[in-house]
Amino acid sequence: MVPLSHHLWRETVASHEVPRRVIHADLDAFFVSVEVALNPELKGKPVIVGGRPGGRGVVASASYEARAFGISAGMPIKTAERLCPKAVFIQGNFNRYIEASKKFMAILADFSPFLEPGGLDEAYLEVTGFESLHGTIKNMAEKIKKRVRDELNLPVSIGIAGCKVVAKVASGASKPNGLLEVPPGEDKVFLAPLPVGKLPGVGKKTEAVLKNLGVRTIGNLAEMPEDALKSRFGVYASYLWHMANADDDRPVEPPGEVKSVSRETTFAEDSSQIEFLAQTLWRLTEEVGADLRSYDRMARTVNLKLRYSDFTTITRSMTLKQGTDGDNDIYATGKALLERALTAIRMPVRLIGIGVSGFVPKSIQLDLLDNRPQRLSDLYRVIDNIRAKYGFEAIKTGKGIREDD
Ligand code: TTP
Ligand code: MG
Repeated sequence: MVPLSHHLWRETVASHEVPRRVIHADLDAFFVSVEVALNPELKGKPVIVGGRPGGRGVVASASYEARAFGISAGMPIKTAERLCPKAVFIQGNFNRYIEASKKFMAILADFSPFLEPGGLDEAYLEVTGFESLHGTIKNMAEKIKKRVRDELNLPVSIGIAGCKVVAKVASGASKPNGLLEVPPGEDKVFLAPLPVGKLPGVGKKTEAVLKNLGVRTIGNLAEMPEDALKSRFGVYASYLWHMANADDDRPVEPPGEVKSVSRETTFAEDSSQIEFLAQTLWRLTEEVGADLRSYDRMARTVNLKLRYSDFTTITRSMTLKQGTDGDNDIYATGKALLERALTAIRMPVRLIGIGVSGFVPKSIQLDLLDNRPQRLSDLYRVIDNIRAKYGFEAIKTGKGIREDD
């Protein structure tokens, strides 16, 4: 949850050369398993959650017994009925699944603070260096499985590897109710013989194109020259190629970690009028400032975005000496960037946007002779509170008001 300490910690670990370990945990037949936990009579039967029999819905989740009949997620319920008439069809109750999901995530969070949910029923855990707490990471995974089983009565499959993509492939390969650890250093060897469709991000279409190129396994993909993929898959090629090579240093990122805040608007008519553009900028800045303050952060970098009538889009940034969360500072910086841009490119503007990034912890410059910063900060907080209660339009400050408002 704390991004700074996360990085410090990763660096420390790296300097001791402990191999990276990532867990991917994914509940088996999630919706179905929640229903089975509530109604044990369903255990061992072909069960399908997804819509009324005879209806037009699709299968959301199928038990492994139902999968044996060729039933899979996304298939029309009617087809599933034809494949397995004796299956139990349940419409499902989304609230139940949300509840189960919360409890599942809470259990995982007991094992590592570095938790990244990937959906309701799956998550990554960064567990590098956690061996000493549990003996081995595999023991840790066993403990997770036991708690999920004892407390939620749900089966979960777990993959352990040196990066996210391989951990995810491993959990999938271990299903159902599995546990698979890819030993340190063996990520790439593990992936190589698997069908290329097992690589996350390779759907049916990509798989077909790859097949035409003679790529059947993940190893085949890893051996392709990256450039040969670029002509087929564009910017996506590089991502695919690196994943196939188990070259994945994406961190496990807790959710909701906001790194920037921005607002933009497209005009009904393009404009080159500085007054009009500046007024719009102020209005957007007020929203950006309110957002920023709601996160209790200050930002050092102000970003301006302009799209011109010919759709050329530019961004201009300026980094301040100190962080700010004040509308005035953000606006002044944005306006300076705007004036500079308008002088450089003389074309009507169709979109304007402003944002802040480079967050720093909140601090207020205490100036003994001038308490203006503190007063301004208090003022913004009062405005934010009123707006939170009554809507953004409840308070208008001078610069945003136009004659036709
Ligand atoms: P998955 O983890 O993809 O599927 P699953 O948990 O049912 O089966 P398993 O992991 O063992 O292969 O998705 C989790 C839940 O998300 C699933 O139970 C229901 C829901 N879901 C849909 O609603 N529609 C879909 O098309 C898919 C794939 C999943
Ligand atoms: Mg699942």
